Amino acid sequence: SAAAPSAPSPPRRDFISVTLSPEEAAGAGGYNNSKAWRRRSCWRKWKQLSRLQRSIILFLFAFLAVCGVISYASVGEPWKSITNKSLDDQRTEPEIHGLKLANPVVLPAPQKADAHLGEYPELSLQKPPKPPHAWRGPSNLQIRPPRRDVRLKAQHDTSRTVEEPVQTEREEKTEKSVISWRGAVIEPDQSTEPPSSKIKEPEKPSSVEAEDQKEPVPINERQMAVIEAFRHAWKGYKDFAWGHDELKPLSKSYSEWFGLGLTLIDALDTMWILGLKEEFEEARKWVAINLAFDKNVDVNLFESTIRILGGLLSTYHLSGDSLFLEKAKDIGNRLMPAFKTPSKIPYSDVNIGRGTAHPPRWTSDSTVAEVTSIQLEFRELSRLTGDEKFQKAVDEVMKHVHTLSGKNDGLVPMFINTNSGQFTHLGVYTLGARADSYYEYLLKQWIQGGKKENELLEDYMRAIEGVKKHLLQQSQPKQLTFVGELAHGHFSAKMDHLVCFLPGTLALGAHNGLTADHMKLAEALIETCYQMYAQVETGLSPEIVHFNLHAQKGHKDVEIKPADRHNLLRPETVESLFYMYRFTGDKKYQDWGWEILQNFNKYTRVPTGGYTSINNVQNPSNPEPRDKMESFFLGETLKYMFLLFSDDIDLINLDKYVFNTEAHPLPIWVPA
Ligand code: DMJ
Repeated sequence: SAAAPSAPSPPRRDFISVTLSPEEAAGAGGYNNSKAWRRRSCWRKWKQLSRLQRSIILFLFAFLAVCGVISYASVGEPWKSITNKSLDDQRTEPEIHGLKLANPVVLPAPQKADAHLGEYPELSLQKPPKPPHAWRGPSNLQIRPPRRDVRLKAQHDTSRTVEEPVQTEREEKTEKSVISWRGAVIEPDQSTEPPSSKIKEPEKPSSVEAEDQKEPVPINERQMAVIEAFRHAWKGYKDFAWGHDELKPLSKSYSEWFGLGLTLIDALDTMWILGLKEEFEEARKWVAINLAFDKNVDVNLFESTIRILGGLLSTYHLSGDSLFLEKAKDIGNRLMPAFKTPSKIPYSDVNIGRGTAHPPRWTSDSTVAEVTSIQLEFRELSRLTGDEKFQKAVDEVMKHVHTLSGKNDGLVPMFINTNSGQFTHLGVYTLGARADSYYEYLLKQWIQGGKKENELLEDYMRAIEGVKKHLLQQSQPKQLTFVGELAHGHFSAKMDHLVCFLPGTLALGAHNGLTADHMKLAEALIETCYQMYAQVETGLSPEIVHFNLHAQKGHKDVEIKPADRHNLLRPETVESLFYMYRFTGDKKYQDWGWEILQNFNKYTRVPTGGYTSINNVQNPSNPEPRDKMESFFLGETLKYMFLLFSDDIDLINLDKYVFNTEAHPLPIWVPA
């Protein structure tokens, strides 16, 4: 650079120069900002204060410090929870990558969503397509009682001789109408009806008709492998965790969450469906004798509804045994205090013994998915008991959420305030943790209620358009369609394994007459979910993946961060594979599920009984077992595996049953 020209010398002025020491300058009101001077000056002022004045100042400082600590705790926690995307793992991960969504829509352009039902072209319902396989026309046979005992010639006595607590009158009645293990004994009218607005006679279970109405479909080898896996898991639970919430298979012990035998209850209907008569009978005895909800314990409303209430209701329907309905009524009633909030948006936690409810310690917010994914169960409880209070409480939540602002093309934020009833932490949208089953239950409630509740369908259709518009992208190099996240306008290529419920839900919607492009999207997404397993060293998916948006040499579509590489034996991909196989008959879905089962066996099976979550799906030589078997492995993952491998569309017929989000089948009120 060129040298700067020398500055002209300043013009001469006449002046008097006075030099002051810093102290003098200060005394004269002059300004000296040297550190030493400031220190000395403050100290002098401090010494000039009276003792009382000094004490007051010190007290004020202490008070402000305490306030600071308290407000950090209350502001910091919700902030942490907003960035914490894993419902099950309370870890903090602000994962916004600042990637702008560049016209990501890869499927046909979204149609205009409007509040008026008539403006959805999709809503002119198509007739459900017949699956290309195993379609033998409608059958009366909803769910046959377990048939495995027939084929395997298991000759176990089903008599209940164990001392059960004083059997009430209702129990005796039950005995009369209980469906035998081999089927039969059911009142002629099995059709289900929506609950009326008045208290009425309780409904009957939807279950069984005589087994011999239809040729039993033999259990195939893959289903046998599922039964074997279930038995192995059950052995661990029985030996080391009987009656407790979860098995810790490595330490041969258990963990408690609610102290209500969670795994046992979650697994009841799986045992029924798999035909595990002996195990079912033993578990039933535990329910009859030991399951008591009269306990001073805080339970999470959502988790106990989907696992316990849902599990009991479906087991009642499959078995016809009113013991399960009585227990369902009991827990249902005990959960009701959760709805006593200023906004009627329920609190997250309820003490089922004391009848009190409260939000989490650090906030008065509830999670959106939690308050909108308890409806199938409470609505069914109203229908069965004739008491409308359950349905009223949960319908009110849905109606309220339907009207709320803060949605983005039908996509909902993750939190809702129990005082104001408004969404909070606006601007973050995901189909993963904290929002996932909101979308699932919109469609499923609509199906449960006989496809009449238009607001539910409107919200569902609009949300799927929102997904297409804001969250869909394609990865490189394989161009996998995936569902990312949006935070304050920034797209993140992050996808929770939890999102893999979506292909199954989309396929179920298409089967129920919604637009065929939902099915196309389902096909693309299930391929992606499969790749989340196939591209990983153990063949098991991590909890969260990040997709590559740009091709890079040597990089796969799926990237995994160290904090996300655990696998909790989750069901979502297997669940979607089941729906896809049911509706398309394409055997590749069964083959993908088979690979997954084999990898669970290879990397998560504990020799002494049980399966374990693992910490590292990327290390086949040491996947780092976590020593925990989640109840949904038995409640969902193995059940969906068994159904996926079945060619019997009447084994939980999807025109007659709708699965809750924990894989517990509940009857459709007006079956197709
Ligand atoms: C289950 O409890 C349910 O499927 C829920 O909807 C999501 N989390 C687990 C399984 O991953």
